[in-house]
Amino acid sequence: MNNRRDVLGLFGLAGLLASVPAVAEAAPWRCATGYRADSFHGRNLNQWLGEWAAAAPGAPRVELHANNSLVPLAAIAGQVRAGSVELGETIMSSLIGEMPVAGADSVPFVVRGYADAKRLWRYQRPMIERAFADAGLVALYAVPWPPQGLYTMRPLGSLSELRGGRMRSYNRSTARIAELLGCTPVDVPMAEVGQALAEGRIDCMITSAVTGVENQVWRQLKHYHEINAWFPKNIVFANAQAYGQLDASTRRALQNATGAAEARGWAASETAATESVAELKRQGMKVDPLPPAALAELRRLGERCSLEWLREVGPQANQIFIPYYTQA
Ligand code: PCA
Repeated sequence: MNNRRDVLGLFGLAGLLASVPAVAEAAPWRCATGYRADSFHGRNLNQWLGEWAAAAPGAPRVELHANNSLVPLAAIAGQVRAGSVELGETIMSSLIGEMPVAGADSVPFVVRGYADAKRLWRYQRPMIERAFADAGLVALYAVPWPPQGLYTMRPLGSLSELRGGRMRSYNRSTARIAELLGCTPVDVPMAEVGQALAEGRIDCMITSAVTGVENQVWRQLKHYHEINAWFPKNIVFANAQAYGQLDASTRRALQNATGAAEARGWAASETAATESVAELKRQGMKVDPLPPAALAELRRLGERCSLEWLREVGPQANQIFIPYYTQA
C-alpha cells in the first residue's frame, strides 16, 4: 500500500514539474568576424555587444567568434544570410561580387582622409542598406580601416620595380590592383600576413599601418609608403529574420548601441592610424611618400580601377560619386 502511494506521489510530482513552463535560456546568438578580437575593430565589436546586453534585458546572449574561428572571412556574409550565424563582420568590399556598390570604398584615390571617407559613407550607406535588405541582411554599422599604404622590401624609384613580384591581396579589388601593377596576387588572410612573409610567399602589399603592426611585418618589409590609397570599411550586420524576431525595445537598444559603436569605431580607427605609423617607425621601418613620378603612375592606375568599377556598377555608382564630388 505504502509503496503504491509513494509511486503515485512520485508520478504526481513529476506531472506537476512537467506542467511548470520551462524557463530554459534562449539559444545564444553567434557573431562571427574574420579579424582579431584584440584589434580596434574587435574591441569595438565586443563593447557594442556588451552595451546592447547591458541596455536590453531581453537581448540574447551573444558569443563572439573572432579571427575566422567559426567561419572564414569570405563565408561570413553567406552564413549570416543562411541564418546559421546571427551576426557577422566582414570587410565590405569583399561583397563586391554580390553587391557591386560595396566596392565604392576600395576604389583607389577617391578618398584622401577620414572626413572624405565619412562623406563617401553618407552616400554609400543608403544603397548598402538596400542591398543588404535584398540579401536578407540588416546592415548595422561600418568602421574604416586606417588608410591603405604600400609596403615594400626596398626603396621604390618607380612602380615598374614591383613588376614580377608577389603582392599580397585580401579581396578582388586588391587582386586587381596587383595585376595592374604586373604582380602576381597572393591571397593571404589578415592574420597570416606575418607567416606568409616569413615563408617568402609575398614580397609587397597594400594595407594599413595597423595590419603591418599586428603582423610585425618589419622583419621583412622595410618601407611603408603613405599613399592613402583607400579607406576600406568593415561592416557589421545581422540576419534579417533573427533581427525581426527581437522585440521593439531590444531592437531599439541594439540600434542605440550601434550608433555609438559606429562613432567610437571611426575615432578609434583614426587613433590607431597615427599610433601604428609611429610604431612602424619605432621598429625601424622607413615611412616615406612615394617619389612623385611613381605616385602619378599609381594615380593613373587608380583611375583605371575607378572606370572599371563605374562600368560594373552602372548608374548606382553615380548616385554615390556625383554627390561625393559635388557636395560638401
Ligand atoms: N587590414 C585588412 C583589411 C584592410 C586592412 O587595413 C587586411 O589587410 O586584410
